[in-house]
Amino acid sequence: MKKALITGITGQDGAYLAKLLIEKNYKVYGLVRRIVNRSFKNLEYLGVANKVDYFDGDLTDEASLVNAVKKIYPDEIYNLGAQSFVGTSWDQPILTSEINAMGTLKLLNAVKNNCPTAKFYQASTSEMFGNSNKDGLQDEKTPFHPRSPYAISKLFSYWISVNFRESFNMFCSNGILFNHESPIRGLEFVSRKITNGVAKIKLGFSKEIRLGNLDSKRDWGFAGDYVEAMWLMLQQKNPDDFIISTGETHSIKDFLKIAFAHVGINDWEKYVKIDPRYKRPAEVYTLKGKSEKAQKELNWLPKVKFEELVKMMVEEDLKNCKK
Ligand code: NAP
Ligand code: F7E
Repeated sequence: MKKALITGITGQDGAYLAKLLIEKNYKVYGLVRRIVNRSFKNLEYLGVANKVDYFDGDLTDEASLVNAVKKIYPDEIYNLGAQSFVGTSWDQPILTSEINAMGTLKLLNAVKNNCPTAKFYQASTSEMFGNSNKDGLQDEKTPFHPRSPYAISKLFSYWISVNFRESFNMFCSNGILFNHESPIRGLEFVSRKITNGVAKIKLGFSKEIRLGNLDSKRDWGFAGDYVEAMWLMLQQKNPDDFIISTGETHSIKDFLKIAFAHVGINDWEKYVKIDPRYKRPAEVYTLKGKSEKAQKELNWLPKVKFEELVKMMVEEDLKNCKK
């Protein structure tokens, strides 16, 4: 039985990946932080909370990482743990860097010194492109130009993973994933903020949604499809870096229109207020990824289309709000 260690297992992707690996008969270990209100709700939602072995640890604490990799001796490591909210990274740039950048380095060091044969997946991001080639498609060769402390921290983790591959011959692969969402997406991200807000408005619990820049565009896919790509990357003979995206881009306005229309509201503008608090000091305007390499080499394709994703999220939020 293969053993996998997932950091960030309590997050959106961690939960979907744990489910996928358990279905593939892996023994799954999850690194969890020692915080007061620990939540396993995403894993519970997917029915796998009691099928995972949990290890106390934190990406900022190298000793706990060494302890975990020594004791588990995993075949595969998925480094998904992060301060992942772009907005917060301007308020807490140092913490963001400690977790995302130095945390990745600490984990890689722990792997190099204690279980160097483990295959390592690094959760890299389309945010590293910033506004680079914003009128075209971003692919593995598009130059990076990060626009937030989050993106900069992730650029470090991307390059340090490449460097451990090139320096120590370790199996380190970067998945450069474009935005991916689901019914368990954190409530602060724009997709879930909208679907949760729409459900509350429809059911009479709320009157408006307050948002920032409605013109930015994202290449949105479904998290369940994207964790398959993570696994596929670690099943290859050689480590490499891959773009994972749908190749379509939509604005926040498109998202709003579909989400409101799904509950029978066509004049969505009436319910949306622009709030400068949600505007960012530097915006990434348009992201659209070319995932041809993953399609060819991993035989990976996204299954859930944009409209289906929005409707799935609204439906789940209607159920949540009724509860
Ligand atoms: P998420 O829902 O925000 O989950 C983040 C996870 O990281 C949580 O389990 C969190 O644990 C954990 N974490 C935070 N600080 C930690 C620390 N100091 N030590 C250990 N764990 C810590 O993120 P996600 O959407 O699943 O994304 C997964 C990864 O992919 C992240 O690295 C993100 O940056 C990256 N990514 C995401 C997307 C996307 O669209 N979702 C796209 C590209 C890349 P707690 O429960 O304790 O807070
Ligand atoms: O913002 C705009 C905002 O926070 C999307 C993370 O998973 O994907 C995610 O980062 C867009 C931005 O995601 C609000 O300005 C408008 O243009 O949902 P988001 P993100 O910043 O793209 C990447 C790939 C990651 O790697 C990250 O970890 O929506 N926007 N009004 C708003 N965004 C939020 N959150 N809230 C608003 O009120």
